[in-house]
Amino acid sequence: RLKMDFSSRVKMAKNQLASKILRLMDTKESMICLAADLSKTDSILELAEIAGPHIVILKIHVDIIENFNEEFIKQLKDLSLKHKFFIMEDRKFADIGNTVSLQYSKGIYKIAEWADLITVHSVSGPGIFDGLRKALKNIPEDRGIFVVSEMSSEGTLTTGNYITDSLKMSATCDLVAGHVCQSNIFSDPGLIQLTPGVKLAKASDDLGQQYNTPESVVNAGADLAVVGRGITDASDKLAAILKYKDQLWSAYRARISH
Ligand code: UP6
Repeated sequence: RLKMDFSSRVKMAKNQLASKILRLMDTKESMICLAADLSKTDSILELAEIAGPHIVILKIHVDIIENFNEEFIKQLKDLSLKHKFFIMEDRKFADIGNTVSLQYSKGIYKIAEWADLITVHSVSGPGIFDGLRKALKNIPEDRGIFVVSEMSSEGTLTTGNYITDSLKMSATCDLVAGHVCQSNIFSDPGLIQLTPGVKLAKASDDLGQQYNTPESVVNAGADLAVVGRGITDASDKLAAILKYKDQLWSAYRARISH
């Protein structure tokens, strides 16, 4: 996988949305999944307007938004079509099939109706995929899942057998577009490695997050890098976005040419 370019991996993806993501990465020359962890709808929309042309995925945590409303989703969707990016809700579903089915489709957020992509923990077993699929019964659009197989935080329990079992469990589900992980844990070129914990300099925060540089995460197999505070805390956000975009893309060019 690591030596292949994104465009030749497009046709190898079992999940339709994974194909589209790989194609978009190649067209935009971008590997950025922007973590817009902001609590006001206006701030998220403003950031999406600036970042939109340069990113592949805009990732949100909808449950941290203080003034959530349906108009926000409509505006975010419009921006995603205008600037061509996909929307991910980083819900990290982790319950039994029946419960995640309800969490995905019902409540205030109705995530299944608007999120192209979601994240899912494998801890509860394969029934979680059946539950999520059930919630998509009346949703005609392409949908994809990123399985959280290895976390970025210090002391995480996602180690050893958990990782290999998580990969095995996800292998037969065609909703799976890829894995959230820190290292090159799978070889299937049809799956996408989404790696969080990325900053221009190796660092950590005071709550256990651990950061690696764009170059080192790409060398460790990242196809998409999740960048949050590295961009949202920058005074010039566009400049920060372009810097991450360039550093990631150069590391990718070097990765496939070696
Ligand atoms: N995230 C991680 N680590 C994981 C999985 N997900 O940091 O293992 C998510 C966080 C946050 C983003 O929920 O939205 O990626 C990282 O943001 P940051 O760059 O500001 O640390």
